[in-house]
Amino acid sequence: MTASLTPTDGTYFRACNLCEAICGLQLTVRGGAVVDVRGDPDDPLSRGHICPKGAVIADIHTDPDRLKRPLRRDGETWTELGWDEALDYVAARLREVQAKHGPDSVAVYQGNPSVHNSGTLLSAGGFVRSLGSRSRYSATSMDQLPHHFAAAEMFGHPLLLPIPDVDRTDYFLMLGANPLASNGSIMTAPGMAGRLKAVRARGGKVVLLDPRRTESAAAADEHHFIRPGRDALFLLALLNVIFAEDLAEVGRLAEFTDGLDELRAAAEPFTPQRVAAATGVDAATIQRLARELAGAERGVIYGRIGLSLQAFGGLCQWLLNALNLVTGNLDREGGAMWPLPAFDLLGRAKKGQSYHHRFFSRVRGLPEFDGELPVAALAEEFQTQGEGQLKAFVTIAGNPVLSTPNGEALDEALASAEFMVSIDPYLNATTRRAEVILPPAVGLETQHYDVVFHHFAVRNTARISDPIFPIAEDQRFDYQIFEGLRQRLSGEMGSSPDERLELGLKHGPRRTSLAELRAAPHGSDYGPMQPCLPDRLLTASGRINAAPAVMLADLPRLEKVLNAQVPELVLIGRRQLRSNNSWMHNVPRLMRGANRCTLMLSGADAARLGITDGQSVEVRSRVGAVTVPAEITDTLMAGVVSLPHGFGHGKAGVRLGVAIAHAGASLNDLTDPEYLDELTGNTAASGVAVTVKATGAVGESAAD
Ligand SMILES: Nc1nc2c(c(=O)[nH]1)N[C@H]1C(S)=C(S)[C@@H](COP(=O)(O)OP(=O)(O)OC[C@H]3O[C@@H](n4cnc5c(=O)[nH]c(N)nc54)[C@H](O)[C@@H]3O)O[C@H]1N2
Ligand SMILES: Nc1nc2c(c(=O)[nH]1)N[C@H]1C(S)=C(S)[C@@H](COP(=O)(O)OP(=O)(O)OC[C@H]3O[C@@H](n4cnc5c(=O)[nH]c(N)nc54)[C@H](O)[C@@H]3O)O[C@H]1N2
Ligand code: SF4
Ligand SMILES: [Mo]
Repeated sequence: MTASLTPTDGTYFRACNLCEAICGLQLTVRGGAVVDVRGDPDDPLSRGHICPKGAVIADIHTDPDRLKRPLRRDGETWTELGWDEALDYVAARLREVQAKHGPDSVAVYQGNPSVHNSGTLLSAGGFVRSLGSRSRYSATSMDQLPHHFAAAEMFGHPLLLPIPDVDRTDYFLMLGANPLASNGSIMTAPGMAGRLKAVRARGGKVVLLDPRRTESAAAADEHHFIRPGRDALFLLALLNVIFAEDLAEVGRLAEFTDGLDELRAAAEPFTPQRVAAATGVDAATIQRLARELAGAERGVIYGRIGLSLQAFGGLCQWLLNALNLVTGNLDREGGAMWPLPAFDLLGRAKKGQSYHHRFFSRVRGLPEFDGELPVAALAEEFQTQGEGQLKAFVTIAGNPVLSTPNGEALDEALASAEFMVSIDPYLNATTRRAEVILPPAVGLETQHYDVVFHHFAVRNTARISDPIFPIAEDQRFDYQIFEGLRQRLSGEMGSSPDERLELGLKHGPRRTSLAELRAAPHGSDYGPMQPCLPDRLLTASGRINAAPAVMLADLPRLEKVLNAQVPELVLIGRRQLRSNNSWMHNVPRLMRGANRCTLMLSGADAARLGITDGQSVEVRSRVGAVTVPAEITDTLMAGVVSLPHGFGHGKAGVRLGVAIAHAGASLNDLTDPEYLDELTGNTAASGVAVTVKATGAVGESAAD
């Protein structure tokens, strides 16, 4: 069977799988190559939106550095292997390590694109189960874990995440999110610039709180600086005002909500006056914002990674939900609502399940969540000798050396692992440590249905994307790799992603099918989100828990920071429109222009430290140091510095094609694995204490 590898000329439609916005794309193919990519105006969700990454999606397909056949490393030399040989070898080595050191000695890390590829999403789990290891990690504990934690505690399931109904709201209070750079997260709402503009055009208001006056501030009526990691105090003060001034109005949901009195009592000590100094937001502003949110006809408060990748992530996510609840905005049009996807991951979910603290990491006793341990524990679990020490590593669609805390330590730990395999199409800072790389077909070669992001979408739609480019005989899809390994490890075969999709669609709330979705090449539209409580709740009581005991028990920890001394400088991250975590830096068209891996700092801090713009500076935290150029800006709050994550490709000589021009340094060489949201186990990458000093002359930036 030798299929032609060139698709016929014509126009193809599919959803972009690069980020959560899942935009519909219209691709023109001529002479076997994609010659034009634009937003699909007929996609009911994205309505023609596209960003610079989607526009160059075909560059990943044609990237000469993309791997297509298995590689095995011997020292520094990589040689190609056949697929059967590679899968046999990997399965045998994994079993060998497990036989010698126990099943948990093999750790698995799943990265972000695992959820952007339905083949991967629907098959990786079967492989991981066949390993029978409890040592499971993912990017979740470096990201949205607190959202899941709060949802599980309050509504009964980690995936019951309330989504801002941005298209119908009149008041949008946003914290710790920069959708104009990120294109929205846990809010699949492509074209947020236009959607926010529409809020304002219908007489509504958009307010943003962020330690940096970001790209999204331009789309807001107001922006206020807030000190990193102090949002929970601000949110409690909003609640305090709402209760104190009798503005709370739970409405219909009061009938099935518990804990409102406890919530009121919890907020009582946190007056605006008391939290003003710690948050950097003055009391009058806090009061006014509370009244505005409570008074809005249709209002919503939304906080994303800035509020979860911090020391009080769990409290923040609880309080955001609580605020939407007490202002009557939960499960109401224009507030925070729940989508109902055609493939509903909650369809078979059980009521009253427990999702956290069921087991703990060996070295530090950090809590599991939903069967995974915090990535902050990963390096030490490899490095600390004794029974249960990690000895082998499997990475799936991830780059933890760049994306998880103290990447340097993890890198070192992996160098001495007994075995490592990476299921990944690139040789990068992490996969270079693997002995075997199994590279799957990606993007335009794959079939994709967004199993996850329709759960976060501001409108109920569905769309199946068929592959545009056929794969060569010696290429494999993720699901074939996982099935191949699973079969070798356990003798079992799972059903194919297609069969799973078909089943999920058939039994889902839309009773649809792949054929029906295919008949709608621009996507099927099921309309805006609809109220769904109490039916959709999965708590044992069938009621909302407004004041979970674990949250209340975490308040004394927050209380302590009220009067704590603030470090002179703290570090936050920064997403950039033209990059995607660590992995699209190999696309030349995205990497044009000046070095973007700069340390932003305010003029006041620069003057105090004697730093000039463009000068090379050393940034140091408890765990490490990096050297990058300084970028002085009035968009940053004094006392806060910012570095983007996902850079650092120069590590130990990895030369990913063009990426070297933008190799940069890794933010996570500074992130401290001991600085955590102690409640949820999520890393606190925001607010890490650092020192900064000039190391070179103006214009002299360090070559990393
Ligand atoms: N300090 C700090 N650290 C952060 C963040 C931050 O804001 N600040 N953000 C965090 C967040 S939100 C995330 S999600 C993580 C991301 O961190 P990771 O998920 O660890 O890393 P990515 O950079 O997304 O790397 C994705 C990898 O998947 C591979 N890949 C791409 N497509 C496919 C595919 O279809 N199949 C397979 N098998 N592989 C594929 C790519 O080659 C790449 O190696 O980083 C986290 N780290
Ligand atoms: N172009 C691009 N798009 C992406 C990604 C990418 O790497 N590039 N990554 C994707 C992924 S994996 C994710 S998870 C999403 C994330 O999507 P978003 O959550 O929108 O991500 P960010 O742009 O990092 O926005 C976080 C904001 O929080 C602010 N912040 C930091 N610390 C604090 C704090 O303590 N308090 C407050 N109030 N604010 C704080 C930061 O200044 C920043 O503006 O983006 C996705 N989209
Ligand atoms: S916003 Fe996200 S989904 Fe849309 S085109 Fe850009 S990368 Fe793709
Ligand atoms: Mo993420």
